[in-house]
Amino acid sequence: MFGYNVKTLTQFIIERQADFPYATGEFTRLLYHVGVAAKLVNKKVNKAGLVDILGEAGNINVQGEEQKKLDLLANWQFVQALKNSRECCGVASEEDQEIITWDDELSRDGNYIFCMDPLDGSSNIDVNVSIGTIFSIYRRISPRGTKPTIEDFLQPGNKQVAAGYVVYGSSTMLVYTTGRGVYGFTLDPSIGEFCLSHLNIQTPENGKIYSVNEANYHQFPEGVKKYIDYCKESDKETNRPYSSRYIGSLVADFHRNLLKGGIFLYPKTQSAPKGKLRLIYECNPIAFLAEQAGGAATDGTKRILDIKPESLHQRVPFFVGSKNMINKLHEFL
Ligand code: AHM
Ligand code: MG
Repeated sequence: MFGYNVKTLTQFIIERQADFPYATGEFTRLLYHVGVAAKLVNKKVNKAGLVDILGEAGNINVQGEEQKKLDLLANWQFVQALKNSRECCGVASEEDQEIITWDDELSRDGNYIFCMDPLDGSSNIDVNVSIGTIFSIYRRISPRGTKPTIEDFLQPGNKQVAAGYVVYGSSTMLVYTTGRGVYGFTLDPSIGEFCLSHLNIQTPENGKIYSVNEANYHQFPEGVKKYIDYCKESDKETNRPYSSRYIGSLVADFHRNLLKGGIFLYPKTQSAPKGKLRLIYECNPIAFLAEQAGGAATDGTKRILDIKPESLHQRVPFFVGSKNMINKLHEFL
């Protein structure tokens, strides 16, 4: 048997360009570069276990180069890819205090703003557990040809033109939306291509999984505690008790719940009174994907995508997942 019938990410995004009658190809090129960066980061992530052999972070390797921590490396890789694309005029990253802009004319002319958490779930890097990259793309509001301003980055999530994640897991997947459904691509390492594997992902309206760091239970608001108690009660009709699953990597926890149905909760706690997860880098892109798949995302009082960010690294309480589970949670809050 020769080959198989695959559609690569590149083919798919080129075909999708036709959905946008006035498309110029700029956005397509940007996504293409994101895919390339994801493959390069995947290569590094796969080698993470070799770090002890090749040299620890902060050490000098045999080529005389300084070894970088994997999350900094992922950050660097994505920033380079975005700069090379010439379609992105600025980047905000969880790894950088300030926005990144470039001085050359071509980059300044880019129409898009890119926000990312280059390697999320960093506590899982050293222990061979799934981690991910989360990204979010906006059209700039400042005039093309100028340096982007902070206002370009502080747009509410409902202005996203695309969002996605890469999960570096037992296989590596890139999942993204441009507001017309959610599509998943699995990396086939033998040909080095992301291949379409999940067409128009829809998340179940009801789920059986709840994902939360329950060690913080005593610090949670009363409503959240009551909802967690509800998840654990026995009731045949509603299929309870639910199952508890928590990896501690948002991308991996969300990805599982997206496919199987479930709810992910990161409420505010006494030690993180505003929540832990970041609105721009983590919550907005995941919320966009969730909604596109038929799910919902809230901070407990309002839709995540309607929050107007006040600062780059703003944190919010975050609840995301199957629609009926989020509705039920709201009854307790
Ligand atoms: P990070 O951006 O520093 O990696 O932190 C974000 C991660 C998420 O992936 C995950 O959902 C959460 O932090 C886990 O936090 P905790 O260890 O408090 O449960
Ligand atoms: Mg993170």
